[in-house]
Amino acid sequence: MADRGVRVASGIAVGVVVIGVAEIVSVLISPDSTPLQAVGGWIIDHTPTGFREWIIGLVGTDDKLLLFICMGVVAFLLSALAGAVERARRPIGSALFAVFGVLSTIAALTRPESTWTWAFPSILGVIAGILLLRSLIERADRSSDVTEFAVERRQLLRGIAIAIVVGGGVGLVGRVIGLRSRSVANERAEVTLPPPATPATPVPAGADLRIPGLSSYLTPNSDFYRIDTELTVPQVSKDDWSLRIHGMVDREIHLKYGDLAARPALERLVTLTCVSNPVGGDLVGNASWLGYRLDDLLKEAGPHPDADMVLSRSVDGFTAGSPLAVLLDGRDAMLAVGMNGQPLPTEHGYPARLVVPGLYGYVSATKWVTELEVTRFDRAQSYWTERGWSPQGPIKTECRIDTPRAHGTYPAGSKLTIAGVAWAQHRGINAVEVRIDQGEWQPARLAAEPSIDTWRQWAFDWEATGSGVHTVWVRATDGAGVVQTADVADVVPDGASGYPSLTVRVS
Ligand SMILES: Nc1nc2c(c(=O)[nH]1)N[C@H]1C(S)=C(S)[C@@H](COP(=O)(O)O)O[C@H]1N2
Ligand SMILES: [Mo]
Repeated sequence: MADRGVRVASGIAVGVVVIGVAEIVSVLISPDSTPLQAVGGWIIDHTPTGFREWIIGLVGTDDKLLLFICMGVVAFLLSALAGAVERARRPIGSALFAVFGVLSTIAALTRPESTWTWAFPSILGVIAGILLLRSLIERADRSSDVTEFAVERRQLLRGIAIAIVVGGGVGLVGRVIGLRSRSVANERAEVTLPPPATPATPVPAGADLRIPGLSSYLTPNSDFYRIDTELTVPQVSKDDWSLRIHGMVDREIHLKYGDLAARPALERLVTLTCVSNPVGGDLVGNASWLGYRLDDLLKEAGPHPDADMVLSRSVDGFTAGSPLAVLLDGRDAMLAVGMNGQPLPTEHGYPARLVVPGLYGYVSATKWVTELEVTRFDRAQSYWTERGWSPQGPIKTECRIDTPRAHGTYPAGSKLTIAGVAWAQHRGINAVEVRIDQGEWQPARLAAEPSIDTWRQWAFDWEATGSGVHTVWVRATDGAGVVQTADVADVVPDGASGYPSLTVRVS
């Protein structure tokens, strides 16, 4: 019988080869069809909501990296186990790999964008793996039976090492080629955006207080938060892209990217907010968006009077359900193609996405959007409402303290500027107030507000007196005069609420 170490090493080599073969086969199919991608996608779609929010609270938007690391560790341990239990007469390890192959194939075939060919990476990877495992274990048994086993054993170990290096190398090459060959980065760099028929209000100097530590009024694309259910960013060529408007409409509409040029473009300043943003969190950003009015598009299709929802669908199967009335009430809801003067970055939805002022992203901001189905809230569910989130997602009035940093220590008499942003998209911000400890609410100064659809900066000058720990509280009042609620709510099911606070020590 071969020793345990050799078996375990064989199992690990086989695991690497399974992944490697699957990756190289996927080059001909799709980078998303490999076991890691398919199983990862399945896990993302089936993660319980509370657990997901807990993970995002811990690691923020590095959640995907964490998922890959966890999958890698599990794959490593399972492969080692499969090797340890494999016997020439009782192929339990092979059976383990086969079970994994079946599950991985199912995961691949049930991905929203899959075709039957997506079965190949998992199946071929596992077949190659099982053949290798059988031959390694057979040799391992033989090398331990013969008296002069040292030479055979050395050869066997060399074979295992080669399998790991070649399998890993081939897998890496497969991944790089697969991603490169489908990348739309070059195409995107060549896109020229149409000049807007109605440009955004120029941002007045007074909109940006330029206080160190305070978020800039416009968020650069590279700093803009990214939230989606994708393991790899979808690569959608504008030449393959189309938008279909259908469902409860008089006329179905099919638009190609080239058709957009005939329509008047608008440019608007809109702040996006994620429903998963905790009080004080940074899943919010402000950009200038270039696109086409959604109300015009919908009216051309002619929604039926009894419809009340637009279910937008992305290439990746993600869906969001927006109230039809909101999209038609005259606000600047749009099919966006540009962000801060550039074609949409691929991770923000190139070539086209939705942007709706006043609604959280999960019910409106579909990236890589290809379909708008006019329907009803009592007939259709969307990606996140199926997972326990509220069907309605108006943005709650909130604010955030950006500076000074929390838990800092300042000498008594220091002049501190407390500053941050406040938002209540499509209602606007009328006031922001600051309270130190149990004191009075005092008005903060407000930056200019170029649009009620964006956040607004605020600042408050405070001379730090009274040694000890002080708590600073902030609250905003929206354009209708409604003060943000003090009720503390978690992000699930329809967005966090409560006053943000900050503690500082005065010495
Ligand atoms: N296709 C797709 N679009 C999506 C999502 C997604 O998971 N897939 N997430 C939505 C959510 S929850 C938010 S908050 C916004 C975030 O947009 P951003 O990544 O451009 O900031 O995109 C929305 N659009
Ligand atoms: Mo979100």
